[in-house]
Parts: sequence; C-alpha cells; structure tokens
Amino acid sequence: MAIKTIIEPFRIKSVEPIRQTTREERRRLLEAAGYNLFLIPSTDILIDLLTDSGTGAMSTEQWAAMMRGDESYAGSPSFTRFRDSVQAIFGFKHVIPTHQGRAAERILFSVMCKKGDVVPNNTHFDTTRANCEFVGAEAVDLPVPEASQPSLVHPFKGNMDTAKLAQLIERVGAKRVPLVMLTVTNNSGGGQPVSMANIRAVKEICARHAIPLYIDACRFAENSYFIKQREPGYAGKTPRAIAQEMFRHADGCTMSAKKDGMANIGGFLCTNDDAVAQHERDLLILTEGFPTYGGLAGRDLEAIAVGLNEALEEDYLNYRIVSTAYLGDHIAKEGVPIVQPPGGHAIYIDARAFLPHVAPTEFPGVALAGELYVEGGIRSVEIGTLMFGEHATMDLVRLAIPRRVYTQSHIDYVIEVILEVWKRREAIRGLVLTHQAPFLRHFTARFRPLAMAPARPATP
Ligand code: P61
Repeated sequence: MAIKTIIEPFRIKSVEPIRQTTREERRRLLEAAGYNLFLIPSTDILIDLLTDSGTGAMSTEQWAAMMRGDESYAGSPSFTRFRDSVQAIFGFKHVIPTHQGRAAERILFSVMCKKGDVVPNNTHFDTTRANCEFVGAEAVDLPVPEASQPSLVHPFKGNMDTAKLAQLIERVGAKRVPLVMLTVTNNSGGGQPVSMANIRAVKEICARHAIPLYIDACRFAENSYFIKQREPGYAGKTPRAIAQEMFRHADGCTMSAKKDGMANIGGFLCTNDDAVAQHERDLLILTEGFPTYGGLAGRDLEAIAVGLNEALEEDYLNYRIVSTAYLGDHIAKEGVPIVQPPGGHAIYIDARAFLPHVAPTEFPGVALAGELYVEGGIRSVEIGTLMFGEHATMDLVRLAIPRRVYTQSHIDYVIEVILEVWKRREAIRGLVLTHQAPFLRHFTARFRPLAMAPARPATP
C-alpha cells in the first residue's frame, strides 16, 4: 500500500528559538498593547501567523544564490538572472523590479489611472485599494456572490462576477476603465482561487473594450495548484505550465515577491506595453532606483530568481495546500466556523459566528485574536470591522501560514489552542475602541474590554 503521510519536503539546517511565556505574562502584554497584536514585540509571540508576507524560510539554493549577488548600480548580472526567471514564468516583455508589491501598485496606478477612473478587481487588497484611490480613481470590488457566504463550499470562490464587470463597463464607459485587475488568490476573500475559465472570460470582456487585464500575482503558484486540482482538463499539467497559461491571458501584473517569490523582500511590475513601460521606468528612477535594481539589493534579486521556481515545485505546493487545509479541517470538524473551503495561504475563522453574542461594533475579530494570544501565544490578524470600518461585511480572524517555517506539531499546537478558546467562547467579551488613527487604523488602534454585564444583586 502506498504511504499516505505527506511530510514537509525539506529538512532543517538552521533553527530560530521561539519563546514560551506564561498566561499571566500574555494577559499583561495584551493589556499593555491596548489589545492590538500589531503592538506586541515578536519576541513575545510563540507562533506568528500575522502574515505569510516576507516571513518564509529561504532554501539553501536561495542563500547560495545570494552570495552570487552582484551589487553593481547598473547592469548587474543579478538583474539579468531575475528578469530571465520572471519572464520564463510570467512571459511579459518588460520586467521592472520594485522593493515590494505596493511600490509596483503605486507606479502602475500613477501611470495608468487618473481622477474619475474606475478600476474593477475581484477584491482589491487594502494596499491596492489605497494606491488606486490615492490617484483619485475608484476601486470597485466585483467578487462572485458565493464569496460572501463563509460556510459555502465552492471550488473557485475567488472568481470575478463577469456579468457585473460587463454591466459596470457598459454603465461608466470603457474610456473610464483604464485596466481591470484579478487578484490570485483572492486574499481579502479568504485566500480563494480564481479559475482559468474565469480569467479567460474576464479577458474576453476586456478585449472587447480594448481594456488591459492586469493580475495581482502575489500567490500565483498557489492559484495554479488549485487549478490543477479543481479545474477539469488541468490535472495532467504542471503548476508551471498552468501559471504560464494564466499570464498569457494578461497584459501585465503586479507582484509582491514576499509571498510566492519565497523572498523576505521584493516585488515587480510587468507589462507588454512599451510606452507604459517607459513611463513606469521613469517613475521608478524617481523613488525606487535604477531599472536594473528598483530598490532591491543584487542579492534580493537572486533570492527571488530562485524562489519563484521553488514556489512552483509540485512537492512543495502539495505540502503547502494540504498543510493549510489540515489546520482548517481539524478545527472545522469540531464546529469552529471558518471560511470554506480552506484557502491556500491562510485559514480564516468567522468571528461573527464564533462569538454571536459580540456585536460587530464590539470587534469580535479583535477580541478573538486577543484570546488566541492569551491562550497560547498565537498571533493572528483581524480582517473585519477594525480593518474596513463600516464597509466590512464579515469579521474574520486570519491565521496566515509562513512558507516552510512551521512543522506539523506547531500546527497541532495551534489547533489545540483554538479548540480551548472555542470551549470557553461564551465568556469572551467584546472591546471598546479607545484610540484610532485617521487611516489604516488597524495598525495602531487601541482598545479596552467591554465592561461585564452588571451582576444582578442577590436580594432585591
Ligand atoms: C498580507 F495587514 N499582503 O496579506 P506588499 N496584493 C495582495 C497582498 O496580499 C499584498 C499586497 C498586494 C500582506 C501584507 C500586508 O495592511 C496590510 O509587498 C493580494 O506587502 O507591499 C500584501 O504587497 C501588497 C498586511 C499588507 C497588512 C498590508 O499579509
């Protein structure tokens, strides 16, 4: 009989100690941080699931490549290796390095959009929305209706609603839509994939109106693997061939190499349009750097050149997707409400369903994230009322899994901690916001616990 256990497809050469704290210490730390996990030092965190961005472990091949990094200001061979590696997968004519994803977004929107324009996306990530709105354009989210029902299982909940896209273009006119974007996988919507059929359908609509299609490619390898597993006709193709096909439908992309680039920093912007590329490089020089390094060291370009290929390895992707689902399936089996099916890079707990007695105005996601920290030193992030204010339609707690960092026993520990909190959920109280910044308030907000309901006097 074939062996069924899926193992981590690597062994560990360098280790980083993590520190246990006591429950009393964590209570004190949480209170001192105003119940905001962003404000707790990482040395006081045991398992850090705040983000999968820039937090992955690099391979021996990546470290070796970094030693080859050529730090020449112009014309570095490290750039040539980076560009060749990107082009072999993404296929675009122009490859512009940036220090991270949001820098690519800023340059793209500055060049392509102006006040009054409309940019449709399956769901804009917060930095994408912010950069789009910064140039005066309107960021419009067009997810399929299935995406807003956390417990509903659907293979491609990251898809864009193509009927709504066609209507939107009809309503505002193609002239006001300088580009359409697709985020793969859809981060704000639960790490859910976009199907090849949807990419094709979106491209057809764009082509009819001569609107370019851009892909926010952060988690392109995970999206390719979901297509291989779930979409008819793709089971026999490699993730690499699927990624190449995805990008053939697009006119360009933005990328944060901190995700499926397997690097700790970096990003890039691609396009097939010569005139657009020229403008983008001009802007790049102004704030990021010369076009052969774009804000990155030569060694960073080398790490990304290798990392992009490692992210597409089938053993790695199988381990990645299966181990994320392992966490989701084990807590869901015990009744914990999560966004279904499990995402590629993260599990999203539905905090409104977990804490039905805590109103959205009392920040159930922030309260739950705080309790996971007190119970077991786990750091997660709220994606809900704190992050999106009145626009929030869900209150989620995201447990993002850094790449190649934690083993199965770490995840077993996380499962146990979540289930302990689940058992005592009725005693968890909501929070009152005591401080907030004028924008991106989730980073620095502070809270205090809601007062307990006054105890009823024993005798009248
Ligand atoms: C994350 F709390 N994501 O998921 P940059 N597009 C997409 C992303 O997921 C993304 C970027 C563009 C992060 C980091 C993060 O308020 C926050 O390289 C789909 O981070 O600039 C980043 O790429 C931007 C977490 C970003 C946050 C902003 O955890």
